[in-house]
Amino acid sequence: TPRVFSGIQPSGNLTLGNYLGALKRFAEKQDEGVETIYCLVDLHAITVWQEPEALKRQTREAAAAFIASGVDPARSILFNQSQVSAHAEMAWLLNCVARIGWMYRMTQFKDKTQGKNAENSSLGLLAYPSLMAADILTYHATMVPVGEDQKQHLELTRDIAAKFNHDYGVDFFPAPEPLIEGTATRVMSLKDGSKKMSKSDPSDASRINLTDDADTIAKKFRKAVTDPAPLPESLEGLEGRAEARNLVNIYAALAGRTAADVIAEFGGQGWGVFKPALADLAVAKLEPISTEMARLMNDPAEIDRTLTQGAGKARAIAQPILEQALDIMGMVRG
Ligand code: AQP
Repeated sequence: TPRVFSGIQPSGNLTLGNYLGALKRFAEKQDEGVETIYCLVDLHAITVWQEPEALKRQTREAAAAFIASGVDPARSILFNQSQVSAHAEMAWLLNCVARIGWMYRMTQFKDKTQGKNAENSSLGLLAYPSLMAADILTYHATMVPVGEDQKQHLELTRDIAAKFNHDYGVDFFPAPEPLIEGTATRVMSLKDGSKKMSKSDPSDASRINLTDDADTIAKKFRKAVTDPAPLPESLEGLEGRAEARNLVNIYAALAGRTAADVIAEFGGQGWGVFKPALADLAVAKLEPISTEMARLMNDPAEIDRTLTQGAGKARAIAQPILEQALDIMGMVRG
């Protein structure tokens, strides 16, 4: 069976972008006859400063978001990265295969160090994609559902796999494919149609959090920045209207419809009609998730048990692959 691997950083409140670009797809993959492995990448999260107590809470909350979004720990392996040491060990091996220049070229690294002294960011932030390659390759996973922003990191993972295979003259790591599917693979900020919606954006109004209540969701959509023109009568009319396109795509993804279909229904209508309809739809889809998250968060010990069980299953797959990689590289295994 083909193996799917993907992860999310527990670096803050998960957003509607994480839900549509990742979580919703993760849950759907469970019905597609593949093995699914999902990881809360806490080792990735600490590439930028995390308050230790907040990181623990965010990790449990992210686990609750996965489960509430339909990722079933009985059907998928769900765990946090740091509980399976093979990830960090494999990352070291791959650090010695990947080139520094490859890391400097990553747009995420450039974005996250923009306006800051890059020399003063953590070494981990630069090596982030190498740990991500380790996450995927340690399972010989070939399918990686992600949002569009992760495409470049996936290409780098393929390059690292290919260089390892070439350097050691083996056919060991399969090349993973990014699965960038659906109508909302890049959900944009509600305040700036040129920026992606992100859990680390300083403006809370720029994003919908999975934990936002109905009133907050409605208010954020009402205040979302758009041009004043009504919705166009055809898809082509969305050209050059990033904010309008974003809201239409969000509607389509939440409703499970195409953007063309949404335009057919709302073309010619003003924002006074579309935004409340979008808010109602978002509340209808997200409220059950936030309610279930809150219920799960009442029992953090149960979440911890679920993650530890998942880690056990993950380790059983990862450890033998790590051992083989160590052997290929010439480490004495005793
Ligand atoms: N705006 C988005 N639209 C669609 N997909 C998105 N993803 C993130 N933002 C959007 C997808 O969610 C998964 C997890 O991402 P991550 O937490 O590992 O890191 P990220 O991509 O850097 O996401 P954020 O929310 O912007 O986090 P911060 O702000 O902490 O860096 C990935 O599959 C991603 O594509």
